[in-house]
Amino acid sequence: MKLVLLAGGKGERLRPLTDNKQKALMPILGEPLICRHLKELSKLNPEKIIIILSYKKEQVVEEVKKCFPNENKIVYVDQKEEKGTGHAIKMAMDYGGEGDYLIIYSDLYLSKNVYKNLIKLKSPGIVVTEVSKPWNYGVVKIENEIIKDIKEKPKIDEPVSNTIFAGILRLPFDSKEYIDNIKLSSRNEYEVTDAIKEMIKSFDIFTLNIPKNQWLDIGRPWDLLIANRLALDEEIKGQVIKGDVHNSVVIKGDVIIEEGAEIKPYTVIEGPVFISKNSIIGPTSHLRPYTIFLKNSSAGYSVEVKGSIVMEFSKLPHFNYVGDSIIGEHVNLGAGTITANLRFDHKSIKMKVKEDIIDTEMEKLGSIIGDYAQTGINVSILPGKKIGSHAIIYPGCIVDRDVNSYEIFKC
Ligand code: TTP
Repeated sequence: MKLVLLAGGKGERLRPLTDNKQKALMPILGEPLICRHLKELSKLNPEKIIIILSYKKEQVVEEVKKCFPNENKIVYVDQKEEKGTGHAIKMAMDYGGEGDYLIIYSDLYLSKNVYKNLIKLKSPGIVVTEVSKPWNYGVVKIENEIIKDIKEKPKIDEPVSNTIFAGILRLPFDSKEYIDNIKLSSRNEYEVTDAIKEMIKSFDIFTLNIPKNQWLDIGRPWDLLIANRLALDEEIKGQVIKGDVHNSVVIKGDVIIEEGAEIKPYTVIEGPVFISKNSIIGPTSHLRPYTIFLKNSSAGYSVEVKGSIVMEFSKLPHFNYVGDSIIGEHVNLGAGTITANLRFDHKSIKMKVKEDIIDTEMEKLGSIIGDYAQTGINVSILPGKKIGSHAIIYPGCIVDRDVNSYEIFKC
């Protein structure tokens, strides 16, 4: 079997997190998604691994070489333009030739036990799962484990089943004619679901179901928070402490504190929490459940962080509150910078994604801050607001709208 990882999209909906990074490199407990896929899927012993690239391709190759240094089965195919999932699969089959293909979108969070079950997916077959709002996906109708219909992005609130195509499929090479014949969709892309719709007219396509909470499409920024929360729940058990922890520190619950990390006096940590290599926390800071600090990041004096991801080299130096937020790499928050994460009326937080205002269905959601952004002292950021990479927020400002990349926000 040949393994294909699709890592070619631009990830527009994930901005600003994808301003500087391919979507396939979004971290799950500090590990780029594509590395997690490769590590788990190589256990299925594929004869070849084809990675489809386009946007920020060199970056993906570099990261894969770091996490898979001697993997001679990997080949990279440059899609050149992001013409859609169907086009990406065609490129993979043009390159790979005869054989059976296990094809996976790289932007999926999969629980670890899903990977080994993928071997049970029959060919031709697709993986399906259930979601509460199916209208953004390819919705499928199944009878006796065989697909009877597939409908890409039905109209909002159109009554359809909650079962969707989960971005994983297995196809023999002889289905390539259906992939080659995909027509441009209304979104101006060649979409694999159009080929599946044609295939089911001629032969059976089997399904394999992934249970809830073991799969997530990381399409919008808050999906990255949810995926990491699922991983914290599933993968952090007990206390694994390799860093330097002062004897006054209080630690409760499940935590990982990696080597080189330092936890300074009178800090309180409530798991699940993951603190990666060389991060420095405290003194007197409070890390609440579902907090992640990636390599070389820091929280200084009297900083409270809850339900958030702080990426590599970012600094929360003094008197910061960061709740249910994502702080990109190399960000610096001025003293007293606060993220609000709850509305007075407790209604769910909305976020602008491309041109649409989306209800995140999260009662608590803070900010999404892109790489290299900086805030001055006493900045307050309202719930669900995004700050683009390299933006600068002047001291004392209340950020009540999204801020563009490289924008200087004055008040
Ligand atoms: P999408 O979720 O459509 O990825 P995208 O990057 O286009 O997202 P956005 O709409 O936010 O811009 O694609 C699903 C997967 O397929 C994802 O892992 C990226 C990959 N892909 C390709 O490899 N090539 C492509 O041309 C496209 C569109 C996606």
